[in-house]
Amino acid sequence: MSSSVSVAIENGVAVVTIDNPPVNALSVYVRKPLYEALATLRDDPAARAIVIACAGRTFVAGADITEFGKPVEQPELRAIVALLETIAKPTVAAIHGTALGGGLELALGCHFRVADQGARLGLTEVKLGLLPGGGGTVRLPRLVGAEKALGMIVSGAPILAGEAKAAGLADAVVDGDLLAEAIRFASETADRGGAFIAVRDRNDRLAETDLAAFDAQATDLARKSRGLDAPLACAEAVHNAITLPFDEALAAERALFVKLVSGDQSRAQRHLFFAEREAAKVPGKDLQRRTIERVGIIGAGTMGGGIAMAFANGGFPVTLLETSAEALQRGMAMIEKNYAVSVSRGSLTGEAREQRLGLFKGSTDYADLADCDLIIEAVFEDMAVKKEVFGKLDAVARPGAILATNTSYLDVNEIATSTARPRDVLGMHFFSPANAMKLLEIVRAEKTAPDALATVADLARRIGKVAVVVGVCHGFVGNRMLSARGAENEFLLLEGATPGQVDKAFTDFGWPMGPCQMGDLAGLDIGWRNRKARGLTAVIADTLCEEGRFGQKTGRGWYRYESGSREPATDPEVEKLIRTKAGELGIAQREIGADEIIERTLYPLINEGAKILQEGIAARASDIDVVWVNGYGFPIGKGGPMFWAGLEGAVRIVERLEYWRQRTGRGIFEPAPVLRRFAETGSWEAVGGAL
Ligand code: 3H9
Repeated sequence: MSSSVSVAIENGVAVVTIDNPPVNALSVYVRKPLYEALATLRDDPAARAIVIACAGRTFVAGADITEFGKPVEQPELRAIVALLETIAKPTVAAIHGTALGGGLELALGCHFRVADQGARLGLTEVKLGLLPGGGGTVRLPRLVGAEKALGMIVSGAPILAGEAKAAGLADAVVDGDLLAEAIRFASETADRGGAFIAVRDRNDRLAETDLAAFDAQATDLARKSRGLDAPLACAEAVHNAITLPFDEALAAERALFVKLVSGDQSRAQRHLFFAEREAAKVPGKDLQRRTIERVGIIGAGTMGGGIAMAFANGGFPVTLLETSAEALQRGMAMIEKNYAVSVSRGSLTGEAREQRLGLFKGSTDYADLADCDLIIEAVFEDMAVKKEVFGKLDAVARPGAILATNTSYLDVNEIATSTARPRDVLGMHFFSPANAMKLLEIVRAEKTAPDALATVADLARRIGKVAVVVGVCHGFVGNRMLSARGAENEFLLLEGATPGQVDKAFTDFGWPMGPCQMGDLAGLDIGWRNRKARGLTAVIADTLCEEGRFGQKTGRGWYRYESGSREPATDPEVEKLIRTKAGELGIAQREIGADEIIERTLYPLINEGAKILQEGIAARASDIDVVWVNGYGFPIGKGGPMFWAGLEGAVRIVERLEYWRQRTGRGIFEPAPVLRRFAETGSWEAVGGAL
């Protein structure tokens, strides 16, 4: 028998142990011996009961995602689950770590589930653009009820063992030796004798379902699914579980799974799963990491406060520095308010809030940063100010402390020159609100030490961020590409598209909002200030700002916002302003379709990504996808701009860029050599520079 599955029978209880590091995924090398072991034990009189357990850090974390898209090898997971259900002796899953996706489906094939108190159980397939394909949509509702199952399957969010017990998914929760308890549970159940009902035959909870309420919940979910097929398929499958006989519902689930697994959306989401893990890898696995225990943050504004919260949420003591007691007080008041909102929403307990607030120490004296292992500057975006801060830091920080800037655009190499220790300097570009947004661009400057980079990459994971290492250039990966995406915005408007039409083309594509709405949300004054600093202009956006239209915060921007509302309303004044400016510039207005809007915004976005690869600012095309999905709302079902370029067809993208280049004469449309090569070879070429 393969070493990935072993069997030991003791006192009549057979323990089947799966050992397939790192996460015990159900690859064919597990499925085959598992099936054989269970088939043997079914008929083995020496085994009165069976426990399925896992070695290593977790129970089975799902099907092996790398197998999707390849020919299916037998036996499939559903055959194993079906086999389990023919076993007439008690079967028990002993769950520690995570039982996710196919892992939980395997456990649902058992009569009982005994879980370690820290275990998490969930059907997470939706996050990969799938639905549970091993019977999860049909069995989970039989244990926890259809409405709870729908919530779990459509969100993909796992639940803790205690909640699983309360919901009927776990039969026992163990604080102590899980395996010993699972064996005891199995043995006592066998001793009691009687028939053991397979999950497939438990229909009581399903019979209680209020179908009308269920369908209303499903409709609501569909409304929120924003163009993704998987959540809808999940809802359909659970609906089938309620209305169809077991085997028919199972067959319908299978059909839905097969369709999704071969579709572009799931391919895109699987790409992102691996891309995020790849991005976290920086060379120097064996490098000694620096110890980070206390973190200092300079600046308690929106950004600094958010960063400070991100670290406190991760359990780090934080020293928050401001220029005056008043500014510090304002910053702390904002942090307290944010935590209060989380408590009132039920996403944070009062106790956790107190614990987190207890981690903050305020100061107005740089000397108080001397005991910090990492210090992040989040002050005004101005080179002279940043250099002054780093000069002061150089004087007080302990040797070996990592000094980071949260700049969005400025040259980190230049900032590093204001210290005598450029090896310890790097960029940590958080996205606002920094306590909530997952993306972190880690900017590697010319002299940044590899161990400092590796330390921060590890740290990012500890505070729940998805980190991508990038090189130094204006705007790094994300904001530089954002400028390219927005370069044609003004032209599109002048030529006849309305802000509403531009934004609709984006939301139809799957973005949460379009560029005009995003500008209004972020504040149009930010881009205006930035343009002025660089000697750039934008005819319409500048005029809006000159008129005090900064977006949502002033109630007017590209749209109008009725008192305090966040709902954008078309503003005829803006449309008139655009027409007037077009007239002044002699630009004839015409109808502009959604395809043209996408071509003139997203193709330059991809083109800029290609230049970034060429210059070594990003190490991999997939890193760029991670930036765009986690920081800018690029639709996950399209996998990020560089992945989507492959779906859209790079040959077409090059052709259309050339067309627009010819028609407008603008350099933004000049196809980058790396993009041309992608069109020829189908794979992105990278120089690996950022690493
Ligand atoms: C499914 O089950 C479909 C079924 O319904 C039906 C089938 C018919 N496969 O995340 P980490 C790798 S769909 C292959 O860094 P952590 C991962 O790439 C599946 N590989 O660790 C990484 O490799 P590397 C449903 C996998 O401790 C390494 O393991 N299940 C899989 O931070 C460590 O991963 C899921 O969606 C996999 N299933 O988090 C769960 N999972 O070291 C997906 C991980 O080379 N997994 N790897 O970069 C997770 O959510 C997290 O990995 C987990 C551990 C929470 C388990």
